[in-house]
Amino acid sequence: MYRRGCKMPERLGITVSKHILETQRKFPEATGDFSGLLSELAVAGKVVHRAVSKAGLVDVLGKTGEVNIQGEEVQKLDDFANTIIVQKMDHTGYLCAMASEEVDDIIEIADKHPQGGRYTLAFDPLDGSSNIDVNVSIGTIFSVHRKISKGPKGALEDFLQKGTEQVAAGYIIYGSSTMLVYTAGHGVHGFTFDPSIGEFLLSHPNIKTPDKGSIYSINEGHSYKWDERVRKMVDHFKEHDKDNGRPYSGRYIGSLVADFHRNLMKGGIFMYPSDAKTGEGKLRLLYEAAPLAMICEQAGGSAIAESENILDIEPTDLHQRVPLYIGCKEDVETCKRFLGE
Ligand code: AFP
Repeated sequence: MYRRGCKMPERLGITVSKHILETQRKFPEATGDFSGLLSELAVAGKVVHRAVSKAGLVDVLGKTGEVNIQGEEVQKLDDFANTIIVQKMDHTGYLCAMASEEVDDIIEIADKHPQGGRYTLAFDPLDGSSNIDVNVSIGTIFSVHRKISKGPKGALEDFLQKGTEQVAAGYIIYGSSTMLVYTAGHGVHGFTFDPSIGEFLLSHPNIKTPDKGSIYSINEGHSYKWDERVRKMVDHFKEHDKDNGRPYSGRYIGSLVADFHRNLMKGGIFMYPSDAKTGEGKLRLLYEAAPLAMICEQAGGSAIAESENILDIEPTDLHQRVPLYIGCKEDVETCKRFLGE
């Protein structure tokens, strides 16, 4: 379980594996499993990076023609990223089960690897995949929990744990450079991939997001689906009020990992409201909202669904969707105020 507010000193340029090991040494009770898990995940990220960086060259663009559990068309690269992560992670011995945004049920660890581990991995293999064809940043988001079920294998209940029970969360963003950003509850650390040596190197130790931002991110094309509270809230961020740093600049990529990363670094608020008619959000609690909320909190920000903190939501379904307001603390407070009206 992660504790809010702990910090560690950092050395620029060390590899992600070394960073993970050095952090592990500060916890004498650690077995090394967790460090091993994160290091393997970084390797999977490198393989996905290689495929994404060649996306324009090889025949991986376009759609498979299938439709996933979310009712969306599956892109070939999503499929590939999903397969790579599953294949890379299922024989490590660290995991008892996995869950992917692209797969209906939990993914059991193959029988040929019966030693089943103590952790679960939930992931969105390639978030923002509708942007693949147009060279926009996309990413892999992940979340790690401890196994709580009693049986030898992982079970659904291992995934239906609150975000506060995450032991780690992170993302790999495939952008103008590829970066791995993760937290294990002791601050947020960013590593930039150096393709010449094939390593993620610490470039952004102890990332902190400003208390108040200057960017608002929302798909305004959906404004016909908003309720009055959301309309007023967005108007507030756009209002001219120089003394209070408004209007904010509008920035929306449509790739959550990229919108989140920019706002984390520069300061801002990302909003994906629920549909006024159905009351449903679009983004997935386990693969998107909860991991990013842990990172955001560790960086000094916060995240809510509406009245509830994202990390306090008890999941009821593997593919549960939630509204999401995530970013700088003061801006999330502003959202809370408008949503509470
Ligand atoms: P895709 O993975 O299908 O591109 O969806 C991306 C996403 O889940 C998230 O990354 C974006 O923030 C959000 O959807 C964009 O949704 P809208 O297109 O409705 O704005």
